[in-house]
This record gives sequence, C-alpha cells and structure tokens, in this order.
Amino acid sequence: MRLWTFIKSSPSVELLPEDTGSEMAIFGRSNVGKSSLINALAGQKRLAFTSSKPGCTIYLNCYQVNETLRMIDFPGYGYAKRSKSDINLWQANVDEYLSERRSLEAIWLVLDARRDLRQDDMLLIEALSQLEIPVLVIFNKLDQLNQKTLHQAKKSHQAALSCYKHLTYLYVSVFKGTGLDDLRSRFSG
Ligand SMILES: Nc1nc2c(ncn2[C@@H]2O[C@H](COP(=O)(O)OP(=O)(O)O)[C@@H](O)[C@H]2O)c(=O)[nH]1
Ligand SMILES: [Mg+2]
Repeated sequence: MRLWTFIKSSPSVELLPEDTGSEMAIFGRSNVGKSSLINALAGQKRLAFTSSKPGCTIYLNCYQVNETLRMIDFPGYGYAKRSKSDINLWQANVDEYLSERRSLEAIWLVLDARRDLRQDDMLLIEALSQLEIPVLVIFNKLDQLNQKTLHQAKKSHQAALSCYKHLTYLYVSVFKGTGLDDLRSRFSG
C-alpha cells in the first residue's frame, strides 16, 4: 500500500472511517500549519489543502498513514470570522470524538511558536489532559524566530505548559524541515 493517502473529508464524527485499528488526531488554530505539516510528513505537495487564508477547512480530513495508522486533521479553531453555529459544531465534534473514539491513540496539538498560548488553546489543552493518551504539542514556524525571540517564547510556553505532566513538546519549522525527523521518530508514519 502506498503511504499517506487521503481517505475522506467528514462533516461529523459519525461519518468518520470505522473506529478500528489505530488513529491519531491533529488539532490547532487555523493557519498554524497543520496541513503543511501533513504534506511535509507525507512528502507530497498537495495531499492536504493549505491556505494563507485562515478558516478554510470545516471538515475532518482523514488520511491513511500506513497499513495500521490513520490521522484525522481537525478543522482549525480560533478563527474570528467563523459563525457561531460552526463554532458550536466544532466543539460538539471535538467532545464527541474525544469521549467516544476508541481507536484514538495519540494527539498532536500544533501551535504557532511566535505566539503565547491563548485562552482557547488552554481550554483544549485542559480537555486533552483529561484523556489517558499521549499529547504532543508541536510549536511550528520556528523559522520566524531569532535566538532572542525564541528564548522569550520558550519561557512563556514553559510557564503555560509546565503543570501538564502528560504532555511533551517540540519546536519545528515545516518550511525548513527543522525538527521533522524528531517528529517522525515519535510515531509509526
Ligand atoms: N513561516 C512559516 N510559515 C508556515 C510554516 N508552515 C506553514 N506555514 C504557512 O502558514 C499558512 C497556513 O498553513 P496551513 O498548513 O494551511 O495551516 P492550517 O490552517 O493549520 O492547516 C500558510 O501560508 C503556510 O505556508 C512554517 O514552518 N513557517
Ligand atoms: Mg488545514
């Protein structure tokens, strides 16, 4: 089987692929680089749809990573112009998915390395910390920071995350490929 193939775009948790085998999910605000990360890991330019305009994806995009592992790319949150009903749908999908999905084995949360964590990031981290599965926080866009701003960013991130013991994090640049080998070594894709 060819690695990294697109399975489907699903509007709801109910219509996801059958809940068997192993699955990972990717969360993150709109525009942090989730789709770009999937393309980079897959070594394909257009497997996942990327856009410089935030808020484009409202479906759950499903990929087969290898024979046994699926990856679900959740729609980005935190996009200011999203309608109230889209936001409610997103929240309902997340709640249903996290409480019911038996094949879910790990979560990646992608954040923008330049930014402090915001309230909606922290709410999601809090919810993820209730699950008994590993959560990896991936700070992307490392290429946009110099030594000084990176040092400041790391201090702020550490302060926000240090109390979540189940959570690990790393810094990457999808554009430059920095940190991607480390990331690859942490999962079976
Ligand atoms: N500077 C920089 N920009 C990036 C990086 N990764 C993605 N982007 C850009 O961020 C924007 C959003 O990317 P996309 O993958 O569509 O984000 P998504 O909404 O989280 O899926 C696009 O303009 C990407 O080119 C990175 O490592 N560095
Ligand atoms: Mg995307």
